[in-house]
Amino acid sequence: MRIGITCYPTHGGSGVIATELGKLMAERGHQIHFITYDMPFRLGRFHHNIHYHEVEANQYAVFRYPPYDLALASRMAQVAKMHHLDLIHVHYAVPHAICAYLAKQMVGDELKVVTTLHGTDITVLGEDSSLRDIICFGINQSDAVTSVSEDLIRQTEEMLCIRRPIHRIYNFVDQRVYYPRDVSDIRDQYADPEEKILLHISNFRPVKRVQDVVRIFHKVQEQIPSRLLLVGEGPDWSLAVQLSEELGISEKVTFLGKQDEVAKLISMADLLLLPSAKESFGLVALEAMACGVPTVASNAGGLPEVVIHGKTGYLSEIGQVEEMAANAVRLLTDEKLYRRFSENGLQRAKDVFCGERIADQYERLYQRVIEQS
Ligand code: GMT
Repeated sequence: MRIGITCYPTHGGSGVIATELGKLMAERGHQIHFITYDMPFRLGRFHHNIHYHEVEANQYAVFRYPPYDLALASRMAQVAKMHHLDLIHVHYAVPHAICAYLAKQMVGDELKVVTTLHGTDITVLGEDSSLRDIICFGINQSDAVTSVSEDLIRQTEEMLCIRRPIHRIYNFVDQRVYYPRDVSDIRDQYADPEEKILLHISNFRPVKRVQDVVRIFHKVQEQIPSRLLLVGEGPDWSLAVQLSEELGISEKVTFLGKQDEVAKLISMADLLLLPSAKESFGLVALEAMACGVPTVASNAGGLPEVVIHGKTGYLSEIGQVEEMAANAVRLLTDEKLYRRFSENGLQRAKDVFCGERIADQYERLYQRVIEQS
């Protein structure tokens, strides 16, 4: 198949999934064309069967805003015609599904559109009355729609009154990259051997509740020698810095900023903290699971579909910092329990979320869509 892919190419789970899926499809012999405003950060080195087409939105005096959406739609149509694309797979309904719809109008019905919903396109933007109708339109006009969790399907149906089928295809990890790595060469740069490492990775948006992360760690380090590593940057970054200073724990908290390769960092950790207010899936919890690292998280959105409470991690209601800290301490002080959670997670990552299995599901969906006349 000849497949176009559009995603947000910057750091973030949806861009990671789009890029990794493209790489898996290219390995299977499909021709992949990324159509984005920047090189997807996970694309890295040269890959056989993968092309990259940059979208440039020029600024003209007559425009108050550069017409990015039109430039994207036009580039999609151009690439589709030139490379005879069978379909365009867009990640995020806005603006990508709308741009793909426009491209389809320009190219003809033979160009199919698959839209994957990742979360904030529904849970945040769907509440914006200026975008709501166009999000519905983009979803309804796609030839197939997928969602990364059952919970996101439920929310989409409730919030946007969508009546068409939405297929659940879970996110995945490439287990050639995410596995329990030997990190003995770097661990001592971050913690003493007797100290536990707690890790949080996110874009530090308010929805991630990074202050809860710091508060949970504050309680944990009172009971066991430990360190907190924070990976990522975003609006609440300075609040996290400030809180760790106020709580007198800044010596034990390391801010690592944005990192492209997190597999080694995750392997170094003993526990992942993800106390988000909203999370359609929580890709980082899956990445941790694949590295044998349990998660203490909130019982929000699609997280219970990823983290199984009492088996691969612990889930608490949003904001229950005391309980999350107690669960973290329980796991970090009971070696047998910890090992069981770690093994359960490794097995679950392999059985449910392995890249090949999920790529099969997308491949079958693409095939069905292309065969639809
Ligand atoms: O979490 C974010 O703010 C980033 C966002 C994205 O676009 O990458 O993540 C969303 O998509 C990920 C990949 O499907 C999911 O793992 C995240 O749970 C989801 N974020 C939210 O729902 C808040």
